[in-house]
Amino acid sequence: VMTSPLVVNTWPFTNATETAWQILSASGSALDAVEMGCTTCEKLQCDGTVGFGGSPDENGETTLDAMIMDGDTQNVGAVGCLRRVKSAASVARAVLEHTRHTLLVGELATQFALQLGFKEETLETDHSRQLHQQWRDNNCQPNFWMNVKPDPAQSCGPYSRDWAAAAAAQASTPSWASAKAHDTIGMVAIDSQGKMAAGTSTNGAIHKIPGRVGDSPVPGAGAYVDGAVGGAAATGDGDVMMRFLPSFFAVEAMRSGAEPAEACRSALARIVARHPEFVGAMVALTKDGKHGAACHGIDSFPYSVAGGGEGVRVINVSCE
Ligand code: SD4
Repeated sequence: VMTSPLVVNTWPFTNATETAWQILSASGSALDAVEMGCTTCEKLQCDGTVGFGGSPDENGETTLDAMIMDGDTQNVGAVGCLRRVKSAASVARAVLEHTRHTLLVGELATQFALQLGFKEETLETDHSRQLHQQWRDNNCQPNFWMNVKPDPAQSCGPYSRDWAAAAAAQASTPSWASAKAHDTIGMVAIDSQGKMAAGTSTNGAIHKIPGRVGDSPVPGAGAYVDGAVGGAAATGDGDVMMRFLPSFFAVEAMRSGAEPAEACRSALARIVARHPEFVGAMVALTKDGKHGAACHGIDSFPYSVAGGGEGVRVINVSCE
């Protein structure tokens, strides 16, 4: 049965949408479309928040998180905190295609990638070095520590474990709220066979504590898809989002009959009930090609679409 292909992704990352759309309109698979769409963003360093050279951690290193999920089998391949390999989405795809595992992390995920012939290269750029230096010049604020007192001798850490000295030093600048836009790519696609896939790729949170993995490579958090229902993907404060599995929530809401935008709204509402300052956005797509989005903590959220009789376009949604 031929169906009408469609792809949606977070933010106005239309180059990624275009890549995915070319694959889908040539009868390519949703998995290929999502992998190559996310790869386009990794190469173009979409907004500095995907791929190499962005979001340096406290040591100045960029690490990558990515996932790809097959809506047909509900199998997942993902990498977290991937070091020195640029194409995180393709490494995630390799975890999906070549292993029985779901998530590989850190240096050992890098070793996995190298075994499969991926190229080892630095993810550092002049830009990422500059971001790291600015953060150091600014006393390493904002940061993600809580309830520890910075060592005055080394203003940018290591941190002394003075748990009693809690409140004062790290007052509670929610690091995310004060950081600028954060723009992980999350993508959901339907191909001409009616099969679905979802995926994400990001360099995570800027100035994160080394070792941090966000929501993006976690199934149900950064993205989720059930080909019998639809898929969803999320962007925003991953440390908070991953506790609520918003993409799983949105897919389940659509299973119960919610429209995509409504499904996204209720998934975010669950987070906001506990974290009113939460910043994030979601996009969702049903298996019948209905799509929508919702957002919180920003004014509006643009997402990209292609298909349904039209080429690539951006739809702007006002946030709650
Ligand atoms: C993360 N969710 O690592 C990602 C970042 C992001 O838009 O979405 N930025 O927390």
